Amino acid sequence: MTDIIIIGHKNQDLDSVASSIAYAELKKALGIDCEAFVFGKIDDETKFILDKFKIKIPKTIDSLIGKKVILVDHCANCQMADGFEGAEIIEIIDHHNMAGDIKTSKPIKYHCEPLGSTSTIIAKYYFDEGIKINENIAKLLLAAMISDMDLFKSPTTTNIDLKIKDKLNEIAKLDIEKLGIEMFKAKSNIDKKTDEELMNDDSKEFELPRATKALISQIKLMELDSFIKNRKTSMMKLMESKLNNYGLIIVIVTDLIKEGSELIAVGKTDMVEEAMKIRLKNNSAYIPGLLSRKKQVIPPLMELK
Ligand SMILES: [Mn+2]
Repeated sequence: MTDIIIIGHKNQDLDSVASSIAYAELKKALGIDCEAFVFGKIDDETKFILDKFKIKIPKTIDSLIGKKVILVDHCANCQMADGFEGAEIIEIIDHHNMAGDIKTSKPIKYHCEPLGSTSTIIAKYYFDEGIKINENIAKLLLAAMISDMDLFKSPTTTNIDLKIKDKLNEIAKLDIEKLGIEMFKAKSNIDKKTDEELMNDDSKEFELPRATKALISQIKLMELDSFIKNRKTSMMKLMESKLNNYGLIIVIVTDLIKEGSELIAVGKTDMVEEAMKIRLKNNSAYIPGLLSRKKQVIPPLMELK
């Protein structure tokens, strides 16, 4: 087995997995031995896309101990797969804020760029290096961009993302709107999921100011009202039951059609009200236009004194 591992954040999403696979392919084309891995089980949307485009699910790894590791789509200790303390981080490719807690003994390649997805950065590498992108990889990267940028409606979308999207689609030839709706459906099929599963699917930990360890989840749906009616109470109970581990827990329930989110918070809710400039009623508020955790929720929370 290769000793260079390419891996996304724990609780990986499509962007994490797609950028790992595509980056491993690119490195191999350049003669570097490496392999993409996943940690834990993959989410429904990623599974849907890998099945659809007949791409093999990367092998699972239980611990990074003793490995040379390339991180994609994250750069914080609390989001790394288990065993990271015993790993040698040799490269980071990312599009998130810096938590500043990853230490390396040697200089490494660290490329962080405020684009809509890590997959955009990987696609740029292919184009810049003049390496041919095969149709499956183009489809995979494009699907990950659709996912991370909510069909390019998210405020994280840049002109570079839109240019890369068009270049990729010259190869992939996908009906992007149609695929986007299929993907939304795959990820928003919530009826068969427990509250715990819904909450865990896309949850990330953050170290916020005021010594607050936070868990912030995002659930994306095609229709918000029935969630509020049928699941909000039980979801809040679950969130409250986890407060012994966190100072603040937020669940952002995003309506992809209405393009807005219900933000539900327990714990230090005053931080949320202050940062987001909102009033919570029964621990929640609807925020029109809220689609991106990374761009619209994390920065104001991080900027609290
Ligand atoms: Mn991403």
